[in-house]
Amino acid sequence: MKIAIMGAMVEEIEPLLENFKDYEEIVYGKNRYYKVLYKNSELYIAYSKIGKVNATLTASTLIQHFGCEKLLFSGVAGAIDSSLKIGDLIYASSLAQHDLDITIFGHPHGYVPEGGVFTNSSKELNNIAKEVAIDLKITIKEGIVATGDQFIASNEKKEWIAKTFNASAIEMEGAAVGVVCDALNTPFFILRAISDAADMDASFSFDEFLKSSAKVSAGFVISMVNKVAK
Ligand code: 4EZ
Repeated sequence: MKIAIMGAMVEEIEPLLENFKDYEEIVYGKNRYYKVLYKNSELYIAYSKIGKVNATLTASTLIQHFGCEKLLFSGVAGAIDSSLKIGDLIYASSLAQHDLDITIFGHPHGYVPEGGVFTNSSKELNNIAKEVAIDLKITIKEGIVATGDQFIASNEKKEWIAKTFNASAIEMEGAAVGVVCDALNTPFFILRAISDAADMDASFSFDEFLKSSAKVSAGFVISMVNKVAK
């Protein structure tokens, strides 16, 4: 099987490359893709660069060019749900684009005509995550993830995202990956470890915890790949 493992920033995939060690680098569309042979599978690891557009290009390339049949995203996020602390893991049950706004036409925030507001992730992959968490004796949360082309660093915006989307975490790529995978019938899983609280201290917290939280997320995805790869 061909499995995609994607991050947004180089820090989010570095722990994966360090773990798998042996990889082939392939350049495509001004981006680098790392091919790893693992069991009877091929893993394609890449970081997209931040934001929905870059994430769309990379997810689409992983599926349409490299032929990946499943996609696992690993990275960090800001906490919207205040029970989520630095380093905590959350996977997206569904995702929405919080910055998509045609509300003037009477539609809800995040709504796309012929689409909807939320994209659901793969129940099968989410169940594997629950099993892995039990095996590792760690806690993982499930929740709605909001995505937009903004680094959220204000309580006001955070509260608006919480009440509008009932979201637990905030980041800048997940919903875009979800739209691509949904359209191309590719099961996907979006995992994030908390790096900040999306408040006025978020940029400092992000800089401090990006690497350590990215490592937590990547470590979990590595355990999952072990169960997903066939
Ligand atoms: C985007 N990622 C942040 C990239 C920031 C700075 C050079 C995750 C993230 C995030 N996104 C962590 N905390 C966030 C927040 N508070 N708002 C949005 O996926 C790059």
